[in-house]
Amino acid sequence: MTTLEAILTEATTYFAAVKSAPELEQTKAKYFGKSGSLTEQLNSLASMSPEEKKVAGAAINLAKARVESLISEARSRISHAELEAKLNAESIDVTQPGRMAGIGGLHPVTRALERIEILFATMGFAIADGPEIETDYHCFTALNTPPNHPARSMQDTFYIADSEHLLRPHTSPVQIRYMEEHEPPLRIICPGRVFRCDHDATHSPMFHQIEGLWIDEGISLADLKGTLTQFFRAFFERDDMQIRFRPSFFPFVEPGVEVDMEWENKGGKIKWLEIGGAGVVHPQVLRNGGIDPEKFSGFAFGMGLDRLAMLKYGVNDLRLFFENDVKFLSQFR
Ligand code: 2U9
Repeated sequence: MTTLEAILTEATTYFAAVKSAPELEQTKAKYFGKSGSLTEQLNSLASMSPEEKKVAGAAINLAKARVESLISEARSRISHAELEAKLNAESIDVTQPGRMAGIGGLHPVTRALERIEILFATMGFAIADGPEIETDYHCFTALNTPPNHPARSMQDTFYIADSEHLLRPHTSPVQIRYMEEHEPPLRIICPGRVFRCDHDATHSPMFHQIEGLWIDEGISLADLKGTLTQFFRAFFERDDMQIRFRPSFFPFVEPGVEVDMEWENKGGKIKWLEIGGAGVVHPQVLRNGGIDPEKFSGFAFGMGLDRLAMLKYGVNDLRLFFENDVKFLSQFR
């Protein structure tokens, strides 16, 4: 057997046995490395005569081509084996059901608002909306708020630099605008985002408020008490809920009241919880809205929508409403 035949016989056996790419490279080096057997054969051509070189060179190149095809066969076999092993290891059962898309739901504040809108709609209230970036006039002056009132301070209200605009601290400007554009009788609620410089477990720089306004001939505090009592009993689904109206002062109503609802705490003790404010619309505010206070009267109220949702759903930290924690929100689906 010639040297080349011995090399081919050995290479056929070796390359048939390699099992991995690194092993293939090591075996390849036996033939094509610096001291590889085929490299030595190729180097031996240098010392031959032209006639010898012609014959030997052809034979060596044939052997080289044969070994290269052994390498290519081994590489393809190894890569197929690796793919097969990978597919077996990572096999999935395609008959398993797919990952279902999560079931969405409404935010608890949205759920509370939709319920409130329905309840007031049953009492004939329409829904009014207005800009969140407002003017000082519509937020304070038109509401009979004196120039030095603390609500106007930057401690309470977000002012926009170099402009007379601000972020509305309540939805009252919506009612002012509505009065400017509509004749009585008016019966509206004004839900929406409001902004105040405050934040802790029960205050957020942005929160949601809902205010209401009913203007017609002969509207009095009695209508206010009946409407709010009816609303709170329906919203909290407690027909026997007691609602209390405590005198209080606001520049835009007279008389003004704080509204408390009766609440039973965990120990079964009856407590009064403040739930909002209200009152008979101040005559100057009616005038500012272009309405004659000699002919018309009205009541207005305001309450924190997030606070209503917290009480209804038993949420004790307002910040949970704004953190978008799916574990928390998925409870309200
Ligand atoms: C007009 C006239 C009167 C709305 C009113 C309150 C009292 C009140 C607070 C309750 C909790 C705001 O969300 S809160 O922080 N509101 O106490 N709001 S009377 O009175 C108006 C509104 C508009 C034209």
